[in-house]
Amino acid sequence: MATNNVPAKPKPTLNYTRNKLKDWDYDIGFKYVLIGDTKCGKTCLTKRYCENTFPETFTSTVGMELGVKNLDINSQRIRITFWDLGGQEKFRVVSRQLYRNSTVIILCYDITSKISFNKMIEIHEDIVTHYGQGSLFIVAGLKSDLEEERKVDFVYAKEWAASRGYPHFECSAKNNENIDNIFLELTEHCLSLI
Ligand SMILES: Nc1nc2c(ncn2[C@@H]2O[C@H](COP(=O)(O)OP(=O)(O)OP(=O)(O)O)[C@@H](O)[C@H]2O)c(=O)[nH]1
Ligand SMILES: [Mg+2]
Repeated sequence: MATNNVPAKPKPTLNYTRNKLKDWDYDIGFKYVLIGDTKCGKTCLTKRYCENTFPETFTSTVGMELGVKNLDINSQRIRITFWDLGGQEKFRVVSRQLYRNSTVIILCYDITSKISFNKMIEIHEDIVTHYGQGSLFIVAGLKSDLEEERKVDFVYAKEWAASRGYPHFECSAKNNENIDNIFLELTEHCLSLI
């Protein structure tokens, strides 16, 4: 039976020593989601852009990995959070929850794999069916350094993207080509839409 004479515990309080956020402060945050077949190069692209590294060994992403990039554009501090989704089939359903509130969905494929291009189309249909078209879409052909192994024609991919109103580009995380400039342009475009 409850008694009334138990003294009430004091409410715990948090003691803050800072009254201003510093390094991690920003003005505008964007969420970029990367989707595409397993092994097409999403994690390497994220790591190249966010950390300027290129992992030598392949470790397939389990569920999702995050990358963060801070940019200063016209004195505005922009924080881009990259949601790098695991491309294995088994993560497809859980990934549907993660598109929510994305600014951009980056549809990735490997230029040396026709299968990866078809997988990208499949995932795009899945997104449109389960999430809609609230985000910007951009199509990214990865591993452009492997020109001699190319299986996905540049013009064919560009036309697939253009027919849906999406921009298209190719880049190489290995050689660090066409990454900084594309993400800067994309982010400036996102800013212009605010
Ligand atoms: N030549 C070349 N190889 C690359 C490039 N980017 C990634 N790779 C290689 O492609 C393989 C897969 O790269 P990841 O970035 O881990 O692939 P992922 O799309 O994240 O794969 P999941 O996490 O399974 O969805 C690795 O062996 C990388 O070394 C690139 O720009 N050029
Ligand atoms: Mg990965």
